[in-house]
Amino acid sequence: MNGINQLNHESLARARSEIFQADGIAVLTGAGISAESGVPTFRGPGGLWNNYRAEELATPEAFRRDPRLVWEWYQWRRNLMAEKKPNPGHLALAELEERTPDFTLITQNVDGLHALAGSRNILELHGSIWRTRCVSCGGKAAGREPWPELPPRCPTCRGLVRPDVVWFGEALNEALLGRAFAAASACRVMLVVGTSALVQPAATVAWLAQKAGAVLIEVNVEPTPLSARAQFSLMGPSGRILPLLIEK
Ligand code: BJW
Ligand code: ZN
Repeated sequence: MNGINQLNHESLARARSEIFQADGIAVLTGAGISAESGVPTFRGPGGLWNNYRAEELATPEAFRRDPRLVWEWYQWRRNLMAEKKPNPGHLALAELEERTPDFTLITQNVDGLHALAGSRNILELHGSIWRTRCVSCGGKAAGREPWPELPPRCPTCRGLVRPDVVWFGEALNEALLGRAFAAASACRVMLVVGTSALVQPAATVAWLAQKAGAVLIEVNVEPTPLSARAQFSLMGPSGRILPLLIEK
């Protein structure tokens, strides 16, 4: 694991000054920002969810085949996430939003920890694990209570209820994605935190910003496909780097 010792302090200072000067900031976060809250990531070391990989259970096919198994996985994750608190990385982003005129937080995470930290302009590209959607009537519901029986049924039409998240092969919400692309194209600084940047179309947000002239700053404990092209690639845990990065 990379520690703060390997962080290049000159890069940190220059990245900090870019952030300090920017009126428009877009941030893309992934599972890594919640790692220090105790939420496992999807890929890499410790990236196993109850012995399943996201690619095996986060698909419409898996849900059609065995809705109960998929729901057991989600229920297990909901229980695990319910006890977790935002960490200094989430809190630093909420603080940065307070002083940045145009700030958009684009997250791939479904855990809701950014909102708990106080962030407001959040685009949850992959949905929320705290919401459900009826497969038959489309009815949505939010709640944190576990169900006595799985899979849950729709109170209105008795249809099958699923987590309101985006699985592989499913389209992202078009309006949300549009707003994410627009924020990326218009920002001065694009901050990418704790994502392997492998999953599309979310990863495109970062490339789009850079193409449109934004300064790309990455925070991760490991190199990613973005690292070589980012103006700043700050290696270290986001719960330590982000508070340093937003210091005035
Ligand atoms: C730390 C840290 C610390 C650790 N500090 N850092 C183009 C090319 C190739 C493939 C495709 C393509 N376009 C589409 C695809 C297919 C597919 C895809 O991208 N596949 C790739 C895997 C190759 N994409 C899709 O299917 C998407 N849909 C789509 O494209 O639809 C097209 C369509 C259009 C019109 C009609 C119909 C269809 C949908 C993707 C949905 C992804 N869903 C999931 C599950 C969400 C629900 C749930 O949570 O259960 O989203 S999968 C999973 O991956 C989850 C995550 O949001 C997502 C990204 O993962 P993330 O956040 O990057 O986590 P990790 O674990 O990968 O990385 C963690 C990082 O943190 C690492 O880098 C660590 O180093 C770092 N880290 N500790 C800082 N302390
Ligand atoms: Zn229904």
